[in-house]
Amino acid sequence: MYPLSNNKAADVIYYITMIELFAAAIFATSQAPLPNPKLDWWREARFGMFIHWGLYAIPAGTWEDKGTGHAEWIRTTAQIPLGTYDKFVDEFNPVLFDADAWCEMASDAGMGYIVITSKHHDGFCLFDSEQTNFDIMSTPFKRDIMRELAEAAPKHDIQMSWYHSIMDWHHQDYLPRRGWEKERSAEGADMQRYRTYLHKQVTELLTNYGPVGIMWFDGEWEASWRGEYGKELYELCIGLQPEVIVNNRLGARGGMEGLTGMDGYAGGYGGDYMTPEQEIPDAVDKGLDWETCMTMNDRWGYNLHDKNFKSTTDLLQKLCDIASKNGNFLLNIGPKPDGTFPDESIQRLSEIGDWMDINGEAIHGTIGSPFGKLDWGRATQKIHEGSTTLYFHVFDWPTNGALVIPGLSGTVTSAKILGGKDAPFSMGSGKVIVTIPIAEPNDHIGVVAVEVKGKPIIYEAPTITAPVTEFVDDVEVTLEVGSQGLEIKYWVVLQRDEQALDNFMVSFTYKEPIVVRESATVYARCFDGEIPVSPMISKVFTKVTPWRASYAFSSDRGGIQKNTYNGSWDLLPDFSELDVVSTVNDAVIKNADKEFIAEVFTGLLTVKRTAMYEFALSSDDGSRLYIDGNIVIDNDGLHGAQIKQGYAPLAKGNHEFRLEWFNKTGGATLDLRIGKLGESLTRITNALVVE
Ligand code: H79
Repeated sequence: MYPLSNNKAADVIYYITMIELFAAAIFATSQAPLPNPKLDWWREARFGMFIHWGLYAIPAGTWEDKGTGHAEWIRTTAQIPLGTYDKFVDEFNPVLFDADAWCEMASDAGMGYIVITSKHHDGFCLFDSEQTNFDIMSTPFKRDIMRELAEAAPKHDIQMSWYHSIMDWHHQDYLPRRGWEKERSAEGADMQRYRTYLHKQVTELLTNYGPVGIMWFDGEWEASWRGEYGKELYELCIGLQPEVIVNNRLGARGGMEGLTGMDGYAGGYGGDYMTPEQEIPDAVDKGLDWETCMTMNDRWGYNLHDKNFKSTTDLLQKLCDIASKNGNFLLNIGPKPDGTFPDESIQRLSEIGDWMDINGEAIHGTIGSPFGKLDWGRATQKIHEGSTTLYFHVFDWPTNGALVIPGLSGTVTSAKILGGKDAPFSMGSGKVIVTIPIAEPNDHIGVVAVEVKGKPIIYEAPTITAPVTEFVDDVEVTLEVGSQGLEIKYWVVLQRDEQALDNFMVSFTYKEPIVVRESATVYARCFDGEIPVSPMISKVFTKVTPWRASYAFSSDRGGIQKNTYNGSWDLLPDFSELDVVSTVNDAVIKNADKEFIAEVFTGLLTVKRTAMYEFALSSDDGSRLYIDGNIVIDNDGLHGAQIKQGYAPLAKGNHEFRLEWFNKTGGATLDLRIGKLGESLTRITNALVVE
């Protein structure tokens, strides 16, 4: 007899069927990417150090009256004239720089490579370049940083790699100029000549420093750069060092986030792996090579005031999450102008290293998880001749002494806690239960390793999808099978008779989307014939009362009122504390093409039918939508044009409408769309009416 789980429904099913699992085996498909031998060391490493270092470390994020929020972009974000910025060259003297110490810190943290800025967008070169005097040899320091690092790296098992910016705000031939850079004419600038310069520098970087791990390009998104230039660059790199890995930032990508920009996109050229920035993708296709680069605090370059460091546990969870999806983690350090790492970074690297000493085998050389989502953590695996090791990274360590691994079948031969003892285990109805100590093995993430003969058999739960979980009339729910060859049975348990276990006597075989009309929980599980093999999954759907209309439809509803405010914000301000600069009646909802501005639109939104409404709000920078005083969409923050969705159940009639928006600098966007859920959305500009 197997212990009852917390999931009442699952146990009911268990007792109803009382049938043991047997050979209806669905083998977990291997997640291994296609062979690409030059990537072997990089895949094995899984973890690397990014270093953003250059002249910008000197101002450390602060500039005159331009605030304290800058970093490696400071020349642009604080609009520093070229002649003024150039003077940092005379000041750059990192007397405490020690290449061995840096490589050792990376290696001790369990990292296999370092990617450091040979040149960032400001154009300053940390290496001895024949092509420019805007380099390290013009500083009082006069030591080739790249050379010292390249020499130190092999002693610490580090693959040294260069980040080299395509965008260049210093070179006279690079276009476009920054919009505000009036004193520096673009006349005579020639991108063809700039490309020659870039090629010569890349040649230096791949000729003068021995074998280079990765050429990590960036800053390729301006209109002056084209996909075919990226292809040229790629070919130059592998022509010089056939084994060098080249990232994907060579041609047009779809944006900083996500897995954009491999082969097959408009005008672009692929490179060897994808580079989501500051984010970990949710789901990643099997077989893709990718690397999330991320800051430890909020900025890449050194910023004296940025103390928003992620915790060690958070960083380790990110590493596990990424490894479980077959990706790499490139974790950034922004060294200080004296050549040392910030204390907070040193501390985190050392704590990460302590964890890796014991648990590193669950990261290094692993491939992605054969499981879907695990409630309590992540998994990685290593496939050996005749057996598989599954590593379970337990983020939420159970307090009842039992780790339940759902959907796992096959022949488990042993289980142990990394850094601890062998652990007893039992197998049952589509799950394995490992007996674990109550106390977590470390302060961050305990890892349980499970050995399986051959390959594991894994039964995935089905997925339940629906446009909303709260609905007004009804909602259409779609189920999808988790493992091929199985069928789904489902139960719709109405909220009002949830206590009646009879509900579980009748299941339906899933054939087409289910329409739920009352508050209910939908349960689903994959079956092989009559045998339940996957974990049970459930989702709650709630029928909600539409928000009352403030009064019935009336024709004297008035137009949209707009209040304008001036100021510099990184988040939406508290408007009640601000003075209104101007007020417009009958305003139009669109971006004011201005900087340092905030606007608040108010009025009455009229909907002609009672229904669930969908809203899509795109803004650059932040915005927030309130209906009847409730936040429907929170799209706040400093960001490029970014869309967020929200939903509101609205009764026919008028509703209080409030839209807040601000733009600090750069591009300005404001676009609000509304529609009844399931129908197309229309843009709202000067009339707050939805037919
Ligand atoms: O090198 C790091 C960044 O400097 C670089 N990529 C990583 C690895 C990068 N360049 N551009 N971007 C990232 C995205 C552009 C962000 C911007 Fe901004 C928003 C530029 C101006 C507004 C961030 C916020 C930088 C300055 C303010």
